[in-house]
Amino acid sequence: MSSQVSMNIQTKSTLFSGIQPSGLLTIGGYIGALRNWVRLQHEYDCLFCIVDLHAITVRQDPKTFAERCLSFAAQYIALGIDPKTATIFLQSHVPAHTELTWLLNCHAYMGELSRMTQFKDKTQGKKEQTIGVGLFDYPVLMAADILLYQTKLVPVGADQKQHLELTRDLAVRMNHYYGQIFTVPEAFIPEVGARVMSLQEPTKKMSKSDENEGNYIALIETPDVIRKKIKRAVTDATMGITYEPDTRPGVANLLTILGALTDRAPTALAEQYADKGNAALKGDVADALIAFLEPFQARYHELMDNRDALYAILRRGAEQTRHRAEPTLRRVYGAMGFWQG
Ligand code: AQP
Repeated sequence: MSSQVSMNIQTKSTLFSGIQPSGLLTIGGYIGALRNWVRLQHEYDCLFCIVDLHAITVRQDPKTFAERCLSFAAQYIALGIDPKTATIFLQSHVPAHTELTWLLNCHAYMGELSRMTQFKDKTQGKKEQTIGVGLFDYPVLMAADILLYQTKLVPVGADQKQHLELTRDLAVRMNHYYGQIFTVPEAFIPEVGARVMSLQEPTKKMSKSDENEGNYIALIETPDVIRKKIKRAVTDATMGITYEPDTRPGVANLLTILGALTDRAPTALAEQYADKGNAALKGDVADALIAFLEPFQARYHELMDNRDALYAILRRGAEQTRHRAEPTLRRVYGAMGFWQG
C-alpha cells in the first residue's frame, strides 16, 4: 500500500461510490455522480468501484463485458479521478462484497426489496418467470459494497437515494442486533443535475442501458453524434426559454445539462435565454458538451492505448481493497457468532 493511501486511511473519512458497466457511461452519470467524485477525492479517502457484479443483473455480452469494465476505469481517470489519490477497483476482484451480501441477505426483508423503485421500473411488464433474482437483490449487494469499508459518504444521483436509505436501514438493524459493526453512511446528492433526464422522453431518467440510443449522450460519442442527438432532443412549442421542470421537462433538462457544464444555476441560465428559442439553447448545449468531452476523449484514448498501466491500477486497487475489506467482514462474522478458528 502506498504511503499516500495509508495516510488517507488514517486521517480521512471513507467515501465509496460505484457505477455499473451495463452500457456506455453517460453525461447523466457524470453530472449526477462522477463529477462529485472528482470534487471530493482530495477531501475523503475515496474508493471508486466499477460494480461489474451489479451489471450482470441484466444480461451482458461476455465478449464485450471485460473491455467495457476496462474502459470504465479509463473513463474514471480521464474525467479527473487521480489513481494516486483514490483507489479504483473492480467489485468482482474483492470476494468480500459477495460474502457480506449473503450475511446482509439474511437480514433483509422481501417487503422492503419489493418496494424499490428501480426494481419495479426494470421489471415492469415482465413475466415473473423472466425476472432474475439478482435484480431483486441488487440493493443488498450495493449495501454490502458500502458497509464493507465503514463508508461515511456515498455520492450518487437522486435515483439511488432509495437504495442508500435501505443501506442505512440494514446498517442500523445489524448494529441493533450485533453491536456497533457498521458505520451508517450518508448520501451526497448534488443540488443541480441529480436527475438528468432522457433526451427523447424527458419525464424519465437518462440511462445508459436505454434501448434507444437517442435518449442519452455517451461520454465517448463523437461531436457529430452529440450535435444530432441534442438537436433531436424533445422540447416544446412554448415561445422563449423558462426553467419549469414540471411543465417543460425537455427545456429544463437542457438547462440542467448546460448549467452543470458551465457551473451556473439552470434558473439563471433560463433568464439569459429568456428571449431566445430552443435552437439557440440546443446549439449552446451541444457546444458545451463537445468542449467538455473533446479533451476528456483524448485522455481516454491515450489511457486505452496504454493498457498495462490500467491493468496495474486495477490490480493495485484490488489488492488494497481486499486488504481493507477483511477487518469488517471478520468483525461481522465474529459478532454473528461464527466460529473463526
Ligand atoms: N440520469 C442521471 N442523472 C443523474 N445521475 C445519474 N446517475 C445515473 N444516471 C443518472 C447516477 O450515476 C451513478 C450510476 O450508477 P449505476 O450505473 O450503478 O446505476 P444507475 O443509476 O442504474 O445508472 P443507469 O445509467 O440508469 O444504468 P442502467 O441503465 O444500467 O440502470 C449513480 O450514482 C446514479 O445515481
